[in-house]
Amino acid sequence: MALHTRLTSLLGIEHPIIQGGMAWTATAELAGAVSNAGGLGIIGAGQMPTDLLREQIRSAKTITERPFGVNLMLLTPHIDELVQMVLDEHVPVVTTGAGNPGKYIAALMDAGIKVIPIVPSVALARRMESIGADAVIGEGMEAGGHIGELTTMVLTPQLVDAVEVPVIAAGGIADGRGMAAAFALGAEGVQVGTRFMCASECTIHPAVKAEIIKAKDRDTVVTGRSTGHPVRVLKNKLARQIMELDRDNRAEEIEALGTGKLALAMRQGDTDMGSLMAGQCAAMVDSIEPAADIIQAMIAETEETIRAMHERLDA
Ligand code: TUI
Repeated sequence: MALHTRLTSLLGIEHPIIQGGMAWTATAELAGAVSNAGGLGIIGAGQMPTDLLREQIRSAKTITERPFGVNLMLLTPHIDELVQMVLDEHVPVVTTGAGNPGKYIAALMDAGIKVIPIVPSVALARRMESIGADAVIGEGMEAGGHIGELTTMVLTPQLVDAVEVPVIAAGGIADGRGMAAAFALGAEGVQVGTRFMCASECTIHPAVKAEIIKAKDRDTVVTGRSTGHPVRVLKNKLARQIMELDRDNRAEEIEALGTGKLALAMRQGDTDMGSLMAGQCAAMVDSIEPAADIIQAMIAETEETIRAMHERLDA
């Protein structure tokens, strides 16, 4: 079983696994390792200054000769400048998150860049396809960080029915069982974030990796609903403070309290007052291992799951 899909052909990759473009987490080291292992590595731009993202892109080009991408977080104030730089650097693939990338798609496509928006809804997926998106990533609310309202289980098949372009399932996928399930729903690839946070090549603080490995089924919570930008995180002191403010709809205070807290967790390792953005599948991550081993294990387990499923249904 090759697990080749329209997505692997579109991107020129071996395995239909895209690494999530996590801000302050998905650096060139991780992206390069994932791409070298046959997946699509992604540098998470987040709110990075333009010069730093350019350095990251150039660094990824020294680590891998294979395709990689950049995730553009559309809420960032200097997004226009980031887009221009990505155009200048000829990055092979761009994924977008946290907004509608409509006004950038034509320029990116004209530069020969493959554009894959992350969408939380059928309506946005349709709009993205109509203006030329090459594929869409449907992200369910099991995911970490900024999330939509729908689960991966119900979003994925609806996207598959609604658009012709390949659909990539994201949110809650950390092993081959999740990947096989995504294929059953009609997806042609998966995006994996949380498990790659525990890749050896991921440069986040070891204390955050330890929190992910420790996490159990109900250890994430969605904070900041009152701000209009709900964010899934591992529960900690910061999350409890934000939940308290959320109850009284004190959105401005949440924005102020949240500022700089993702870097505080991922770079400094402050697991009490840092923002521990991670998906529900943190509970399913139990070791630190090289990105290549994660990919190999997921592919082998996907094949095994599909075989075992046939057996179980033919008892
Ligand atoms: O973007 C993500 N995950 C993120 S971004 C991020 S940084 C951040 N920090 C605090 C508050 C907000 C952001 C941390 N994690 N995932 C992809 C994603 N995109 N999830 C949901 C969406 C999305 C939401 C609305 C995409 C498009 C959208 O469109 C609304 C519209 O304008 O139509």
